Amino acid sequence: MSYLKTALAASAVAIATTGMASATIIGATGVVVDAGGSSGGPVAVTIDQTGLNANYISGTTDFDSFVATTTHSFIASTEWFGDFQTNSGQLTFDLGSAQAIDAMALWNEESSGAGTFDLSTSLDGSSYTSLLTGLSGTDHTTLTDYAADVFTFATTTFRYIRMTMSGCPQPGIGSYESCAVGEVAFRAGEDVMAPIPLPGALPLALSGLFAFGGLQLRKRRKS
Ligand SMILES: [Ca+2]
Repeated sequence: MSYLKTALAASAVAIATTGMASATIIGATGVVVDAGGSSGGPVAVTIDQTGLNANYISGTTDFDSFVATTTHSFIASTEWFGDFQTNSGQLTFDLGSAQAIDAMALWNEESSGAGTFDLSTSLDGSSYTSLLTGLSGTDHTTLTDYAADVFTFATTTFRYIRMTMSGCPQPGIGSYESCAVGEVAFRAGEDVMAPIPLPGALPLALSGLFAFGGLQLRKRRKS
């Protein structure tokens, strides 16, 4: 009986856990420029929190509150720019391991920006699946610190996410014609729960229960 209770309690815990949203911020551990060149700050400044006016701890800090209240500096050395007079570019961000993600925050560089962009994801870094297309971030006021845009999507498990930009810069261009990104970060999605299987012990526990009941019955008959 206690076996059955334990099994049932375990499945109840599993059900309860699915109701709790985990919305921590996840930072990328790597980024490469696939196309469009690089000028301004090194591309790593798009993921290492350079230029943000507050810092987060990946896997710990709450995404929503951090992103809503954190701005990025307009100082160019804290931002990645593609080559001058290049109107497209592509960055691939590496989360370091496959993770369930349901949003991306983009601090869209305020002077040039990302124009429009598509997102695609990959588990292995070679085969990519389209996630969202035709996105654009806020066209911020040039030479002013700027806030993040948040792009949400159904929870998707991936290690790599590719940002393919075109139509750079944004209409409200400052002084530099290229694609540019201030910073990106991601939101941990709820793990997509597989249907909760019956604990393997349960059928065994039930048969044990019937056996126990049968034993009681036999005892009663004897007395
Ligand atoms: Ca930055």
